[in-house]
Amino acid sequence: MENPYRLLIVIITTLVIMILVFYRAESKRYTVGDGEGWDIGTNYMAWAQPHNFTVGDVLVFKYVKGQHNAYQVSKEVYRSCDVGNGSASAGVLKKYETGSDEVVLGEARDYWFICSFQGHCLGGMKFGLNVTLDLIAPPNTTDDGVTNNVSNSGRGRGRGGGAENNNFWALWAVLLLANLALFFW
Ligand SMILES: [Cu+2]
Repeated sequence: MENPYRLLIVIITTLVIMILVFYRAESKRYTVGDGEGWDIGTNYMAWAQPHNFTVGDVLVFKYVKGQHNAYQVSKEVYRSCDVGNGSASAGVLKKYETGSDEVVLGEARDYWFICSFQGHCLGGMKFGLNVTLDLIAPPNTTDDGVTNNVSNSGRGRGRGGGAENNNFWALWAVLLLANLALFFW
């Protein structure tokens, strides 16, 4: 083999570009229940079901402070609606109570949320969702009531909202061409 470093260069290039794509992927911001907010009378499992939640996305719980809350709980508590003494050992992982709670879905796993007010969880204020680590699907493909501007001030690097998909595909085209070029080098 005339260039023993060629494979190494291909691998490193691929990894670097994949990391760039990962960090450029926009996180999305979902208002739980969309216009209905977080309240009794909405089917939140049905709300969550069509969305593809990925790591870094943000859930926003909107409700009147003092009338509801948002507890991140174990699957057992989600099922039983019983928060026990409200401790972590009872399955209550995090408590949000401000009325405009932002929950970052930071890990690729299942999350479960309920309202702990008497009867509210049993009345339907409960849902679960699965968060995936998604490097392959283009960002911002959902269009049903999802706002996409969460990180424009953070790591968005000043890009306009409409150009995100184009940037994404351009990056993958560059990755593909770079690897083809290196392969035939
Ligand atoms: Cu409630």
